[in-house]
Amino acid sequence: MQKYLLELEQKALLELKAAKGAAELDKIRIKYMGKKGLLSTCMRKIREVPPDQRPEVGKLTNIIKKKLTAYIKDARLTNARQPAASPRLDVTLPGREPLWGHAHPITLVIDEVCQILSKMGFMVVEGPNVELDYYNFEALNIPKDHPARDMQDTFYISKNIVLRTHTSPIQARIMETTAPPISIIAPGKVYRKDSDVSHTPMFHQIEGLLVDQDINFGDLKGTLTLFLHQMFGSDTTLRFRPSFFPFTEPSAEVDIQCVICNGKGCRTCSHTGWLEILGAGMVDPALYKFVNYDPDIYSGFAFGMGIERIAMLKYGINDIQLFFKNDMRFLKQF
Ligand code: 2NM
Repeated sequence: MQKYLLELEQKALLELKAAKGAAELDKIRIKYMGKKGLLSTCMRKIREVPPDQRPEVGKLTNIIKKKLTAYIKDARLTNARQPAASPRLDVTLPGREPLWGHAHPITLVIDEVCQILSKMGFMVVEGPNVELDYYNFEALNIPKDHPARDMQDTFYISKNIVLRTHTSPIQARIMETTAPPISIIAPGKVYRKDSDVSHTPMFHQIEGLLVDQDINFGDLKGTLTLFLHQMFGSDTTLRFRPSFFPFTEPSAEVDIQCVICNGKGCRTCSHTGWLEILGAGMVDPALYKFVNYDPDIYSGFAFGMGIERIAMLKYGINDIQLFFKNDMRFLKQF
């Protein structure tokens, strides 16, 4: 019996070595380890061994069983690592070109806006996405009980820490550490608890800020007119409308004539002929006390825009969700 078991081990080893493919390996496994396999038969026959030899034989059978299990496992791993029989390589076939990567449409628009405004003297600055309540609200003239805090459904990390709901806190931080004159633009991701067909909980903004001596609303109009003419073409008609923001006074919204219907009225412009494109205003002097600017010496203007909205108008996209799905059929078109 002992001799038989040892021979069994050697035979199994040889067969495993010669086996080709997973199917053959499985056949060998069943032949030796299956319910009616050679080893299982040995197990059953231990009963027939004379009692004085039984412990010895039992022990050996168990050892061989363990060894065969390990051999089979090993042979399977080796088999899995072998490549399937490889077809001959035809080196005369044309090469397969890899995909050529490119920037996301949102990145393209951010880059274009930054490039135009950089040429007009604005410096690009960034800041943290996870922001203190102080910079996101307090220092921007939005106190604890201000209705704007309800308007901007905020993601709270803790009592005093939020995901920024706009990129203005970047500018509050810069003003805190930099004396005027300053002219900066702050691009980045912003977060609001808003999620439906036309809102995504994360989107992108660019906000601009210029503070110096003798800055007035005419400077704001001139700067935004030049910017929008660069962005949408110098024949673009603009409209400045009165509006409200907590951090600017007076405030305005800037519309361009609808790029889809040229002002005739269509679905994109809700039949008004105009598209809202920017918010802006003269920085409320109340902000200056937070950053130690003297409101008797300095004045400034600020503006902000949503990047997804601009990208949709620029490229004629009607579904904001497309920017976040990473569908190559969409992305390949830019
Ligand atoms: C807007 C509209 C109006 C704005 C204000 C500031 C800051 F930090 F200087 F106070 N940054 N951006 C601003 C003003 C943003 O977006 C619609």
